[in-house]
Amino acid sequence: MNTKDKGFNTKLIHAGAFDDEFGSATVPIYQTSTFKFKSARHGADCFSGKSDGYIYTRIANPTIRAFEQNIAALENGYDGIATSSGMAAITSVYMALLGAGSHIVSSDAVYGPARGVLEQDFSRFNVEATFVNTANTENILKAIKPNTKVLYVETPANPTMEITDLKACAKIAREKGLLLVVDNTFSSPYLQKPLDMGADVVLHSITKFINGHADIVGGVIVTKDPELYKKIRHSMVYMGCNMDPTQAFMVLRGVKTLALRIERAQQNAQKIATYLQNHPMVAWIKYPGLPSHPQYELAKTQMDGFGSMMSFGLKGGYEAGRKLMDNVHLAILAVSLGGVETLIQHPASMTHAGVSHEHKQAAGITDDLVRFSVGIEDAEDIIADLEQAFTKLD
Ligand code: LCS
Repeated sequence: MNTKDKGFNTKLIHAGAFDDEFGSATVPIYQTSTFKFKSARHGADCFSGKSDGYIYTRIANPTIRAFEQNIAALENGYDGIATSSGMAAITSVYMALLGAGSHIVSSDAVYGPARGVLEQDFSRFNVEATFVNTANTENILKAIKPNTKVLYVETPANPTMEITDLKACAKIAREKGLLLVVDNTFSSPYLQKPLDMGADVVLHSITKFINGHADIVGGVIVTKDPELYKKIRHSMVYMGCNMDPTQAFMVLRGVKTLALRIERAQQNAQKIATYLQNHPMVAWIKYPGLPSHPQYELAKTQMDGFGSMMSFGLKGGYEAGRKLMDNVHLAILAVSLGGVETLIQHPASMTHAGVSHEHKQAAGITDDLVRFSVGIEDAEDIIADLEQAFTKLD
């Protein structure tokens, strides 16, 4: 169905879906590694591009294509590239856009391995990286060098919740001849559409909000431009980090409720953030929906809602945070985020353990920082769970 002129909720349900010979109402799982050619000529034409038939699942597969076209419609992009994980999406983009002697400027608060793979792996191929707090665009301008090719931004950032001005970044990228890549995992296209604000590439860990049910790992990339699309797709196919048809089926099912889940989770998050802000044991809290957030005004204009991620610190520091995490019962002590269930974790010792202490301090990933991913349970139950855990801290 052509959903080009349809609303976001209609796209969630129908974009990318296609009719098959059985009249299937949902896109089936095409669990096959390879596809029959009608003839040797047809096979040759598929390879040369004269025919657009399917060849081999690492290259393309109908279930995966349905998801790729669904997410491209949601992000207002040209087309999507689905990957085995969010990290596979990130490394495919790095691989396609960076080369020996090139330089990338990245947000300093990014998912730990997104930084680690540049520092520990791409550095071996003479790719340079500079990490700055992109919430202050002056820092970006200072970091750009003659060999800078990519500006990579995560907003809101994991786990500091810092917000970067995407329109300002797009302007810098245009003026300096860079490609702007945005990790939109924390917002999803329901709350933020980076391509509409001038980004060249948007990517996701679909493990999080897009799939939303904490049952698969996956990633996706969407570009605005067909040439850039070809380049990144080539890297993904050659590195072999494609999504699997069953993963694609799962995420096609999960994404249908994206708007409903996010609406519900962010209503809960606003209540929980207000509760935490007023709690005597809480030293600080960063949630984009609280006026105390340093980029609250920017969040209001750049995002269509404040999401369900927050970070906070307790007056008792790490020890108090550790006790809180050990004493919650409803919230699950686990990494990952963006699912229907509430999760709590400690980035300094968990998701960002691979980032050096010095770099964590510089990026604001302090030892006392506790990250909370609010689910769609009843807000009152989540607050009651936190309250009983707080009583154990005395
Ligand atoms: N981008 C962001 C913003 C992320 O939070 C993550 C994973 C990734 C990319 C990588 O995606 P994956 O390969 O795991 O699908 N973030 C995680 C986190 O905060 N806890 O566990 C994983």
